[in-house]
Amino acid sequence: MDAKRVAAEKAVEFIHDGMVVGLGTGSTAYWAIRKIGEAVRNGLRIQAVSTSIDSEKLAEEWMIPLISMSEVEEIDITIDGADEVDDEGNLIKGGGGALLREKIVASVSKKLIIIVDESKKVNHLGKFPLPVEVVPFGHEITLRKLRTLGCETKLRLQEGSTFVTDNGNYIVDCIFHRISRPKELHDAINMIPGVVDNGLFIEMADKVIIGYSDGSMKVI
Ligand code: A5P
Repeated sequence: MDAKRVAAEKAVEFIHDGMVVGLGTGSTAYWAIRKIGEAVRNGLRIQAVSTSIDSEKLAEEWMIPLISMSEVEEIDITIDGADEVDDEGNLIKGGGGALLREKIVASVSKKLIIIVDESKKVNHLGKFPLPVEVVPFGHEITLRKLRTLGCETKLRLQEGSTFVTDNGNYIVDCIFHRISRPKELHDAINMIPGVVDNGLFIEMADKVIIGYSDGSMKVI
């Protein structure tokens, strides 16, 4: 059984008629969007906001009614994946490069449900390189400043070219190995001119659903 699917399908049980739903991005959110699509086909009435162009396309395929962020005051529930989750429910996100829209959507969500397979649960964040979205202008300088925070930096590439986010920016993957003070690091990174945002989601998750390959799950 696909552990990501187990977590995703459990999360969809929290969606009810009339809700505005935030659709996450990535291979775990994929299963949630599919399940929401099936529910919509069976009569569920919701409106959804997407966190990436990829998820928007998938939602359209499943005929999930979409609205833009400009039309939204508040989102009832957002279901999204993560690259790492620590004991406090702090997250690293952005492996797929959608961290900025994901954070904006999460910030106006009454409930953020994070869906992961067991491999994403860690004691300390940082083994997964921390994605940081930076503007292209002067990005070499931004990378240099990021390195002063104690990491190695890698400008993300895709098929040999610089990866460009849905917002027209670059992603820098910052290798810290172990992040001992996530909140302080989050704030320090976002103080650097040229940084748009980083993939640390501090105290944002309301629920984390961990799926296991034997078909079981844990909700924390
Ligand atoms: C997208 O940018 C990310 O934040 C994803 O939510 C995260 O990388 C998890 O992706 P998977 O579900 O594909 O592992």
